[in-house]
Amino acid sequence: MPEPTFEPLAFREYPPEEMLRRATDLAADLARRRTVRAFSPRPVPRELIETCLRAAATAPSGANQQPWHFVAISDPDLKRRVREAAEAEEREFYARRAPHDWLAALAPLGTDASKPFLETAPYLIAIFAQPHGLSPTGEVVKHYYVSESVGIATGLLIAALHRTGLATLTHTPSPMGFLNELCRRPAYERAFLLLVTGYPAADATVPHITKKPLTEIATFL
Ligand code: IYR
Repeated sequence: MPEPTFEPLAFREYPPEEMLRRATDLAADLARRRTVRAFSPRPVPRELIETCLRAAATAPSGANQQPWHFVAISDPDLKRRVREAAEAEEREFYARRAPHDWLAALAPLGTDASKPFLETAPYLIAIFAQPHGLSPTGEVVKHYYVSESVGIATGLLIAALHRTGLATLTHTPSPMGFLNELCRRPAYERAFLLLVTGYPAADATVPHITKKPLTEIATFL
């Protein structure tokens, strides 16, 4: 068992009024984020995606095992194959698999099985969860709190891309097994979601929805 080593914490303390300003600014910026379903083909520099992935990879994870892998797809032919596979699953979902109450919950969003954005957007970021890792000698190393860890990293990635000035769509074709083959990831990894990323189309519209007020989502005891 390796001995833990510790180092001083590089903590930054702000004056109280600056703390409130920082929190307010971030909350206001995140409140402007909208999930977008119409993308522009305008290219996005790879460096922006790499930098946002570095931000995502700072996420806390169970035993710091970082049980995630991100595949950033920009190749047009691969995007087309992702679209074809996702639309095949989505047609099944909308026509057969989805229970009526699920379709009713989706109705206000106006979604359907057609996913042209999977080809239009410059980047599709496929996020994979690793239920286990492999040691340098090829032994299976169990990972802990995998969904929590990958969910947190994905949240940071969405926030980083938004802060960068890019739009995203959290797309969850179901089932997503086809992504392993297309992204050349091992069968034991689990596709978590597909983050469609780019500039919004000039004429993009979004559904009129509201977020729950603080009084409904939080309790102070
Ligand atoms: N995966 C489908 C359906 C879908 C499900 C939920 I929950 C959403 O918030 C949006 C869509 C699709 O992408 O159309």
